[in-house]
Amino acid sequence: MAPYRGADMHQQGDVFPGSFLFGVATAAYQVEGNIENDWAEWERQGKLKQPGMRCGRGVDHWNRYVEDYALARSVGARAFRMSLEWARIEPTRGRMDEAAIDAYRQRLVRMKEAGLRPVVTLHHFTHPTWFHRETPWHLPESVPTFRAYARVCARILEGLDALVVTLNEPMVLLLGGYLRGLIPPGIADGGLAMAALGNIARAHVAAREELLARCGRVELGISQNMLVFAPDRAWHPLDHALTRLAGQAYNHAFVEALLTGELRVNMPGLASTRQTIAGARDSLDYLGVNYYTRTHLRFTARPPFVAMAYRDPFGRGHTDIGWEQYPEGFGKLLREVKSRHGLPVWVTENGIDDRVGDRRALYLHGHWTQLLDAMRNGVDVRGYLHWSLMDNFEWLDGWGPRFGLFAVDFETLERRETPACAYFREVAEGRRLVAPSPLAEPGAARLAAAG
Ligand code: IFM
Repeated sequence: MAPYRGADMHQQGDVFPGSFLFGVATAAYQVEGNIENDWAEWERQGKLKQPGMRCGRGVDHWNRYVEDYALARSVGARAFRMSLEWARIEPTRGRMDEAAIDAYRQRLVRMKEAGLRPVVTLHHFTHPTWFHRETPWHLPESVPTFRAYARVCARILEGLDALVVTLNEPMVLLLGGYLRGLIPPGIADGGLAMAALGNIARAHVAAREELLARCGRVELGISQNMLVFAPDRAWHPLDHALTRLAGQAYNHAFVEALLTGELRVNMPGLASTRQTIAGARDSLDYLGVNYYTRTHLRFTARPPFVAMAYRDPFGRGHTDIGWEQYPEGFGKLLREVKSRHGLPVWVTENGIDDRVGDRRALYLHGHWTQLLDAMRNGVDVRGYLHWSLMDNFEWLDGWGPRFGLFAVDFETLERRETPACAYFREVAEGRRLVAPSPLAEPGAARLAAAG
């Protein structure tokens, strides 16, 4: 058993710099409620794990945003990640909804007044329903379409000093939506996937141009879901080869495209491409890292030639969604980002599906320990945004998972503190990493005892 290291590790150096921002993260479709987009259609087609499930009213953040900003502040957050819902802004192709634009502007102004720096994602998985029918990502027309939307986003963001995330987890969208057909648009075609990935990179460039033109100075990047890959069989050369290829393709290729202007993906048997992305060179001011877990890869004899599994070699117990708890991987990836890309980092997501609520503080402690260690070793991390402020709609898994610092009663929509709130507050406000109190969190007591 290798528990997360506890209080014994804490020394003088365990202090977050004064400029470091703690915050929370959300995404429009998962929290706002009553959005008609491609995911709502997907749900009606019965394509979630539980086919009858619907996002519906979400957790009513559209109406409760003032309360939610106050919740964020109550745990010491100084930054709030949200996303603009394209389907609200452009419900019909080419017709922008001024009321939605005003509503978003008003929410962001209010967020700033509440003392929260806005972190704004332009694209977080969802699309207006017309998008896949008229200008899907695999067609070049998708790029001017996104540019027109981004032009409106620039109007919303002008003068707000927001940290901008053009795209959330492009590789998740690509794998889920274009290679495995599991999420909208439900395509499983390597050729179309690579065409789409190129256009998604071009859309980032177009959005950057629009934001720079309207807002002048802008701090802009993407949120990249990063996984640690490991060979399932230590002795098997093909498991090792897969691990290397996956790390390059999933974690780094897209980021490299936005730094060099050359998109190079090599996933043998799945998809490969080499494309020039005009204007993409040096188009990231920072990299947003979304880190959750590690996955083990095993070569299989039949297509797709790879099987992945979440193991638990340290006996820490999987998270409730079934992912390995592997905070060491967080430090490893942060150091890798520095050595591979040399960019400043924002942690734009990190968190645990903890349905009882007794393991979150310890999870945070493990990941913050790694984060501080990486920072001490020269990784320039500017802030940490916890996924999520509150429980929300978790895509294919619907209302099962609970990633929230605040638990939400999905019947009454009441928000309630989880035990981790006190710990988050203590570290975010004190700016010093301390160990969570075992009394506050039974899961911590269990692990400490086992250690
Ligand atoms: O809920 C998602 C989020 O939308 C994107 N990153 C991962 C989270 C947890 O699965």
